[in-house]
Amino acid sequence: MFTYDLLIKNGKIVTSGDCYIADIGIKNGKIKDISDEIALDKTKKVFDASGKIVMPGGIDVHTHLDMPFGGTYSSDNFETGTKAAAIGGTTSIIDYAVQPKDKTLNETIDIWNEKAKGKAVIDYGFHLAVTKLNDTTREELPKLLKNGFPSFKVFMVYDGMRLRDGELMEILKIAKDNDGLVCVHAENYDSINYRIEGLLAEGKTEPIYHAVSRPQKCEAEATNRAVKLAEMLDAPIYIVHVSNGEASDIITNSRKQGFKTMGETCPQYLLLSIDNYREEDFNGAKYVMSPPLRESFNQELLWDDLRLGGLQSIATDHCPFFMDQKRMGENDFTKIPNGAPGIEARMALIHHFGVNGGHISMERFVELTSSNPAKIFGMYPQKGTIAVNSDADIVIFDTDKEVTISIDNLHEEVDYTPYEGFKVKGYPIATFSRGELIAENGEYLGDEGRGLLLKRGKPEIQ
Ligand code: DUC
Ligand code: ZN
Ligand code: ZN
Repeated sequence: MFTYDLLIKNGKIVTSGDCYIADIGIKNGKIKDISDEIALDKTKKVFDASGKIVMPGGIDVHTHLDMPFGGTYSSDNFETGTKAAAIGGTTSIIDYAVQPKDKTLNETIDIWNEKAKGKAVIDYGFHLAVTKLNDTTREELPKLLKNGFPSFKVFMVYDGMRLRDGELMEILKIAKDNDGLVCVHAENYDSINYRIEGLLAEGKTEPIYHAVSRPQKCEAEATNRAVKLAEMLDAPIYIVHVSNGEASDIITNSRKQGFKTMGETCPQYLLLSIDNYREEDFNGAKYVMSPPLRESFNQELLWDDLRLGGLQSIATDHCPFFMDQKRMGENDFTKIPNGAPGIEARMALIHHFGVNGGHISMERFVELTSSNPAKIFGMYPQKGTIAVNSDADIVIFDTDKEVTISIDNLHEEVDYTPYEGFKVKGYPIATFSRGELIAENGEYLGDEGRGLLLKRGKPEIQ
């Protein structure tokens, strides 16, 4: 008789388009049946999900694990970062593989494979961040786009990483011609340098001046420029970590005109503000990230765009540094490594402040944190949904569980969380990856290094 490896029983299944109670039969890592009632004698193991939400595993398409930055490395590696992700209800990530100036894109993949293989515990992909456009890169790009790496990243800022507008345009064109997608970090490079010079000359060295040096207009200008370059080519574009309503409006307006423009925001821009930089004793450095946190009125504008469709996904830009690493910039905010943690708390934060807070429905929560990222980055329907033949990447979410977020109960390899003391109602209590129970109630239970590199397909514009 046919037997399932696992039966998830009686849960309320929520996808981006549906919400219903059913049983899920899983075999060989795949969902094989979704029915009103699957008989218990047809299964080896049962997980009783009565009274709980059963949703596709979270997909975080913006992480920086083990990444060199500002003379140090982000403190979570692929093992610690993906274990924390799993405990927090995330079952796939896409990390940014940043091309070292003296390496080809294929060599960059080798470097990132080395970091991830045998260490990651959930499935992963890489967006290649192109930092050098030459004949080799030009030759590599189309092949990579067609062979499992359909998305690239371009930085408009950061010495050693940024590309010029013409180069961005060329990559947008290559991506368009090869069914790929370009992710863009949009800030105005020259204006930041101009401001930094002035601020440091006046002795303004504290963390708050990080935000002053790259204001909202600096991001809005670059967002507009990148979006217009893409519009000129009618090429798809995905703007990462949109921090404010002005930048988000540019994306929304482009979409209204029918262009293939998409945007992502992150929990920090929805829940924190520029006021955090004023925390005493160098604690403002915890929030030094780029783009910086904004005036709090932007939070409502971003939620509106998430609800109404102007923005399509919520990722984290998880890029943690210990406070000791942050102290490299104790006397000069430009030397504070940019980035903050968020990979573990994302799902609970967005559920609580988004769904409980009345900004988005439960279905839209699933769409923004899982289904859309899967579609946009070529993983759907293998990932990002609960459907027959999809991977059994499933999160059991207890909407009644109350948790106070604290570094004491998170598993990220870092000594603070920007969300310390935030109270949430609703938390992931169990995470399945390809049918294996890999995390339950705050504990990682899976095998070491079990994550697989995803061969991704064609992006679907959302
Ligand atoms: N922003 C950050 O804050 N950290 C890493 C890279 C980035 O763009
Ligand atoms: Zn960025
Ligand atoms: Zn980033």
